[in-house]
Amino acid sequence: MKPPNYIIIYADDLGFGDLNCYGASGIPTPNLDQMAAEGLRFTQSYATAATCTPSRYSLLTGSYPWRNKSAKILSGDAPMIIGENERTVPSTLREAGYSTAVVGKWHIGLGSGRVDWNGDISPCPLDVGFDTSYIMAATNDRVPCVYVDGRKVDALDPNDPISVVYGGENPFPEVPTGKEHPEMLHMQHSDQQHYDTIVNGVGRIGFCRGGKAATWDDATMSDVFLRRAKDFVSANKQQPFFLYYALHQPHVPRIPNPRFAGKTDKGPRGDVIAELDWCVGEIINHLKSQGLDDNTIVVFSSDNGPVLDDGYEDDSFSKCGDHKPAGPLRGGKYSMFDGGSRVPMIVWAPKKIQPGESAALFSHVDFLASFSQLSELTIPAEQYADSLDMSAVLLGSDKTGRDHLVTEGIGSKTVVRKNDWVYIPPHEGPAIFADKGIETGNDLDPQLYDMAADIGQRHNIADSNPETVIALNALLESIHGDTPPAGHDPIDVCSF
Ligand code: NG6
Ligand code: CA
Repeated sequence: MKPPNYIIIYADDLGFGDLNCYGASGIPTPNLDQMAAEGLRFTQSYATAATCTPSRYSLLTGSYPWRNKSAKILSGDAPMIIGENERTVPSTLREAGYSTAVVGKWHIGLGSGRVDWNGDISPCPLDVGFDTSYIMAATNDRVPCVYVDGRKVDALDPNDPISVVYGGENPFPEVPTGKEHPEMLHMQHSDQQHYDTIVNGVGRIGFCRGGKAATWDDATMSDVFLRRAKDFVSANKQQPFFLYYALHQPHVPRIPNPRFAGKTDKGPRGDVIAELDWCVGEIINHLKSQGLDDNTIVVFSSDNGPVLDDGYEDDSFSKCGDHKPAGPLRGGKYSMFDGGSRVPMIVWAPKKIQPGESAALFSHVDFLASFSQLSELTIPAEQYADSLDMSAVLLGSDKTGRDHLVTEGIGSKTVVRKNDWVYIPPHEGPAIFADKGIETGNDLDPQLYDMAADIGQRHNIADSNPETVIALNALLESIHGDTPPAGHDPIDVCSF
């Protein structure tokens, strides 16, 4: 039988409570709700981190992020953090004859020192397993605001070269910044990071000059990525393929296509979630129209939990109303609490799975070993790093999943979940990011929660369960092995 195709659709900062199929009602998500009705809806699937770069690093490499000291939120010109010889999901599948593509948000670094935005960008996704790559380098709030097609900035005019600088004062006096020219902003910044170079009326993080013809239009970004994703599928329908379709929504700045602007009463965050839902529906319909729905496994999930104000005044707080982006979970993006890393996950594969719900414990680090198994590849287990074969979990025949997994909040502060227990070791730092209303999980006392009885992590029962605290602390240390817990990286935490 032909090996299955895989598509991972990865949202950016979508929370456990954002979708109607996860108990919400404030934002129309008909396509994802339909996908959940026909597929398998997971209630205990975890990204490995509460921020993007580390999560995505794990998803692709099968390795926990804290094992790589560079797996922290990256600037827009940071070097690639996946080694060229490191095993990845796409490199593994490519060896087995798959066509592989990444379309959308990358944020795992490019180049090996200074990125040559005006020449060949190496290393890039093409060097870590992808045959095709059409990406934004980092995030939509960071410069350069251009698409990278393979090794080249798309539509770059050689007479208008790009220069990028992070940190310090504006090195390009001719280029306006949000700090110096707030009157030029269409969307005000809410912190002191999102006010550097103004691109399309929005202050970004970082300074950038040049590349006018190559500059993306935020409002059409979803159409641009969708077109590339569909084209890859159509072009590869005769052979097995892996598509990593990394959506940019609902990360800031939230700028929906005019077709979606004002479509919800939740402001731009609601509108871009509606747009995201539409993109998912388009991919599913495209698979059907190409006759690929029977043999393609589509996984929809998110890289980390939700945040409302993440740098711009975009009404996300005032218009949120009763909507709870993290659902019943405590915390959100950046947090060691479950709201940081427990995310929606839907697996859709008609004819391959029984529709329903799964409370199996699953980590996004497991795609590597699981897809390999589903494609019947024989690779020694030690080459899978932290990735476990959860193929039966993805198809729904195993509803238990992992015995334990590790997640991290910002600053590589690790947390272990074993069965229903969650143990958060003592950590210094603010208890809450007040401007975001997000509880971080920092506490000088150990925290232990029984997730079966207390999904909202309201009752710390460490004091009454000292043996469990000792056992879980020992488990976490043993998983860390030679990789000491990072925990207090000043670079990551200082921006808050
Ligand atoms: C943070 C940014 C935040 C967002 C995040 C990355 C500040 C104060 N905050 O450093 O706005 O860009 O990085 O998000 O600069 S992620 O989803 O890609 O991890
Ligand atoms: Ca993210």
